[in-house]
Amino acid sequence: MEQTFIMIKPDGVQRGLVGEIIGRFEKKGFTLKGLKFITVDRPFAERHYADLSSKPFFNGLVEYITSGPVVAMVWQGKGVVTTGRKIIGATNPAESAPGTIRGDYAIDIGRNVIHGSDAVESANKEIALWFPEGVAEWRSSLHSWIYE
Ligand code: RTP
Repeated sequence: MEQTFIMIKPDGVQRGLVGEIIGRFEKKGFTLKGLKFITVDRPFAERHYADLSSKPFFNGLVEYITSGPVVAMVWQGKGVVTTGRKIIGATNPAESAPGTIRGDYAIDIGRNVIHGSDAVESANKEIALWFPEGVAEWRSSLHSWIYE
């Protein structure tokens, strides 16, 4: 079953949005497979955002992500990468639809509350980076009430 990497960024943690965000993924029907509360250092953040290293905002992005604890999670379910991005909303909150996490809770692109993998391949890479120990092996007993 497909998995994605979701991270509540330091602003989301400091603003008390952890429960709200987890609740949205839970209520959709996705399964939580891994969760950790962690403050990452610069080299780790640079690895996570390696694809963006040439961007002018890279340094500010790394400072932002290392500025406090984040909630790193693995969520599982059919289509969870694409649907997770829909739940999160467009990167720039000025363009995120109301009803999405960023549309409801963010204003600036550099304080957009949450990260979600943009493809299955990057999800697998990010899960391996953040959860090298692996994730929980459990299957929700709700399965037959969510999938036909
Ligand atoms: P994320 O990786 O955080 O889920 O965001 P994303 O795929 O929607 O966007 P991406 O282009 O990968 O950018 C990663 C994060 O960098 C910050 N950003 N700042 N100042 C800017 O122009 C700018 N552009 C991007 C955002 O925090 C974005 O989520």
